[in-house]
Amino acid sequence: MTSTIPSTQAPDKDEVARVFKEMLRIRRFEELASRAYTQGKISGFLHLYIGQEAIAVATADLMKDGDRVVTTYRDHGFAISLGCDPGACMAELFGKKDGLVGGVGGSMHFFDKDKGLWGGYAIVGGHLPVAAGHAFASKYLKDDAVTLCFLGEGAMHIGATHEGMHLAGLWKLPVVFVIENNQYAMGTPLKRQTLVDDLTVRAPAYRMTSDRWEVNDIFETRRRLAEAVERARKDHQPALIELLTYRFRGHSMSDPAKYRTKDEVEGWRKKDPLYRAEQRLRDDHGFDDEAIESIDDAVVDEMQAAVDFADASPQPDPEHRFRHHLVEDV
Ligand SMILES: Cc1ncc(C[n+]2csc(CCOP(=O)(O)OP(=O)(O)O)c2C)c(N)n1
Repeated sequence: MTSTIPSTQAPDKDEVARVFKEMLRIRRFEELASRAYTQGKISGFLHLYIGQEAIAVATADLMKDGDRVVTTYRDHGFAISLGCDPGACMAELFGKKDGLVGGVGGSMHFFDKDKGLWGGYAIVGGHLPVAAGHAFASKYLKDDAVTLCFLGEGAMHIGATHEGMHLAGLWKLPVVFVIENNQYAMGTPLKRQTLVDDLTVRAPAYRMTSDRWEVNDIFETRRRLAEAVERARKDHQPALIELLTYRFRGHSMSDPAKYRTKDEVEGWRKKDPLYRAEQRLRDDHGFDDEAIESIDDAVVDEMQAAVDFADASPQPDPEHRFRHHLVEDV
């Protein structure tokens, strides 16, 4: 967490290289996780965030100490961007003792409150009332913190989503709801889910401000998100933001994603924020193949070390299964 509000000035070479590397760290982590899944090292679900990394990196950059992220099962990107140890993240995917939550949560339940990550939730929309609760606590305790709650567009049609947003608006809670509209809820495109194209049309009903854009440029995303976060912090003004993005992989590892065309995927590849950042380094800052590869090599080494760490980590102690079941264990 950098704890700085992003300036509106054009980012310099070092800053473009830093965000490129941060996005690449998430992508390479997940590519190796994907390979580990096919090798049988990961049980259960694995939902990849590939294509959406700019959102997690922009978010981590603008958060201040005490701010919270509450998100969906597509949570690895936030863990990495918020500074969780990739080895612990990979070990969590492997169900190992040194995992982020001791190997009992798995892919969908990453959690590290010291880093500001308050879960990883598997129930679609179920985390919105949780996020409203965090924001209520901040307002009550006057701790100046903001909760950022991420949801897929599919969660907009769930009852708990309405309850969470309604209370946030009614009680003027310091929360920013961010819809990561990656175009599909499992295999269902948005137009078959809802009557509206623009999901922020619901914001006025909750007395929320709104904003909506396509996530191509990580710096624009960071700047516009920061505006909403600071309004939530200073005025307790909740917001509803829709980010148009794309997931390049299937819904989870078991989805071959046959419901979309190659042309569609290629169209989004050209707009991929990671690709855009690389192009910017090449075009504006003189990076050549060698310079890009040296960043990539360092990232791959870091993430391969995470896999090695997870491989070497022991299985959890059998009694660990029963921890956190009763309130006195918390
Ligand atoms: C309440 C509930 N209903 C159904 C499911 C099964 N389910 C898991 S993910 C998903 C699609 C959600 O899509 P979206 O909210 O757009 O998020 P994305 O996976 O695209 O990030 C569904 C229906 C669930 N986990 N919870």
